[in-house]
Amino acid sequence: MAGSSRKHEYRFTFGPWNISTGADPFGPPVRKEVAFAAKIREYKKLGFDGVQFHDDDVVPDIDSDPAAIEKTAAKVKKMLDGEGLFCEIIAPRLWEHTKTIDGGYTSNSPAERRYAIERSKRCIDIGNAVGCRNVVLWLAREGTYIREAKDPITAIGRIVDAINALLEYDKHIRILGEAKPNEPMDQSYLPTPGHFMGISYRTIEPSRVGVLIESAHSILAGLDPSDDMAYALWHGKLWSVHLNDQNGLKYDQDKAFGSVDLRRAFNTVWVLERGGYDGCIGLDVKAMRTTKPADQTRHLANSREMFLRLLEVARSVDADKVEAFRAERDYEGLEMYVLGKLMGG
Ligand code: 3MF
Ligand code: MG
Repeated sequence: MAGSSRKHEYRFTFGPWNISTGADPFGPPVRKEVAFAAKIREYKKLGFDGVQFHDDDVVPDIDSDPAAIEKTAAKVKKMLDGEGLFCEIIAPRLWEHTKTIDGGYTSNSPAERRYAIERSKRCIDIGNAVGCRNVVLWLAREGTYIREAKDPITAIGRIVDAINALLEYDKHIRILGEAKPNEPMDQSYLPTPGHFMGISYRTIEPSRVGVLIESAHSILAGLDPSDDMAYALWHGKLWSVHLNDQNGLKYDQDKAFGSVDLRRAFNTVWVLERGGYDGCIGLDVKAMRTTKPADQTRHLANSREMFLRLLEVARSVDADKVEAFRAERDYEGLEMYVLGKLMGG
């Protein structure tokens, strides 16, 4: 078999937070905030098909009454329809609220745990209003700064209880865990996609619980994103991705896809293509702080282009050749074959 016969058309998505002011923990904004509606108008121009939202991207006044929430969400749905966009995922932004500073589902406070679940149900309602049934849980603060702060065994059970409550609340949603080993916490309770998939089988409906895998998060855990994705594909649980890049074990960088390690990015694309991945190609990338306002969407266009160019490379790989190298255990030869492909050979 020469190359890949798959002619799958990938769909691309990103969240509005990918267009940002450049503020970081050490300095204030360096670009003006782009209005939400203006961000939405950028998608099609950049070649993207859909959006990824947090609940409060859609409804900034997230603690307002249900009627007001519904009204605002309906407006956003209209905006999406007007642009020909769909909403791929919706995520409760639990980590910014004053009631969840010590985590939501795993907080030691029963009132805060209740808020986290109620807020997540609100997120599901907002998702329904914008036509989205994929609920992403990035469990940002479900962990600790010091080991002794919470009971780690109880914490796992509490996360499972929270997921069950959401599965019960709406029989049509799917839950996608987005695992990250650290930041903002010293240590997360579910640090990798494998951890999240482990608990998925202990929920009331495992077939509705899967993962979104972010390249940088796997790298931060010392793992290879393509192997993490392959593992989830084998389980039939890879339902979304956040492609980006990360230069070693430091703060979460969200660099443009393929900008640090081209070979790692190639392996990511190759695995998605070989594995028949049919979810969206989501990006979670940040413009550099030094980027001028006129260029503040370039990292998105560049990441998309890198995916498509690496897809061409992946599709040009001669599977028979790869098998022959493997059969001979000629990994030196296989390595040069892959490097040659990446250098345009
Ligand atoms: C943090 C992240 C998050 C999630 C987002 C949607 C702000 O490292 O990756 O981005 O992707 O909250 O789940
Ligand atoms: Mg992410």
